[in-house]
Amino acid sequence: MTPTLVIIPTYNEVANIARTVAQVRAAAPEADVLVVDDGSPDGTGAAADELAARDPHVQVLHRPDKRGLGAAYGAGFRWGLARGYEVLVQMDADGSHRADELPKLLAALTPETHLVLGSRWVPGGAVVDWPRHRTWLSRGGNAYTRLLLGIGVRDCTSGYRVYRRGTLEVIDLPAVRSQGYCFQVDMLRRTLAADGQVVEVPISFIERSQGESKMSLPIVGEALWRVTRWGLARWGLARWGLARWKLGGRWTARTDLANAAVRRVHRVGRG
Ligand SMILES: Nc1nc2c(ncn2[C@@H]2O[C@H](COP(=O)(O)OP(=O)(O)OP(=O)(O)O)[C@@H](O)[C@H]2O)c(=O)[nH]1
Ligand SMILES: [Mg+2]
Repeated sequence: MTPTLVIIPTYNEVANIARTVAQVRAAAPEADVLVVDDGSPDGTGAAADELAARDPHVQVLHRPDKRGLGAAYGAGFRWGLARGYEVLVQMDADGSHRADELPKLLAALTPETHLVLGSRWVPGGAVVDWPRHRTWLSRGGNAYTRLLLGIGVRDCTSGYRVYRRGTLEVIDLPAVRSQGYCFQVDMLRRTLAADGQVVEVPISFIERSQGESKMSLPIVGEALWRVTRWGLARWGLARWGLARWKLGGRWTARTDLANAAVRRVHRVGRG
């Protein structure tokens, strides 16, 4: 099997981490798991160490304090790339991302695909037990993102993803500053800007039953602010006939090429 790493960031997930890791190990036994814990006061890091001591497929990366989801994934990606993993998976610890859907996501990573998105908002996708205001926030945020960034992906904020190593290598990870939901949008727009092919696969997202969500007003605010800024920059450039993203001074790609990639996505996503 292609060397595969499932990265699970944690902050105060002691009630969830053992079950989530066990479910991933059962669903994809050949994949390795990396828990990235930001010094959780509830002892999640120690619980993850115990899992790692019992199972050589499980590793833990400890960071001293909470620095946000984007920073945790950045560290996890660097860890995995340095160790030669070819496929890197993003997954929440809180049970929202079903491990039994992981084989389906991994199977969707064909040689032409750069990113597989587990999507709530394509036909066949669902959310379970979400309060109505969360559904509207997610739907509204996605509609706004699609409009401003001119992309066709339905679930830009989904955090259940499969990246190919090459994708992470071209998107200038050190330049990514986004932390919350915005981190997911940022990674997606960079993948598309590099003319990456993105595939959306329907998933059922289940509201966490244990522990507390880290969603907060500043996280929503960050997403709103950054997406608006990216959108305005894109429109400004388009006005001058320069509809190009420029990322890290290294990669440029025409947005219409990126959009063509997304249209292909939808045929797959709905197929
Ligand atoms: N290492 C690390 N993990 C984090 C941080 N913030 C959130 N996480 C983890 O990231 C995953 C997603 O966080 P959630 O609390 O579920 O937040 P969310 O998924 O954005 O919010 P909901 O939509 O309400 O579930 C969980 O496994 C969290 O424990 C952080 O600052 N550092
Ligand atoms: Mg969650």
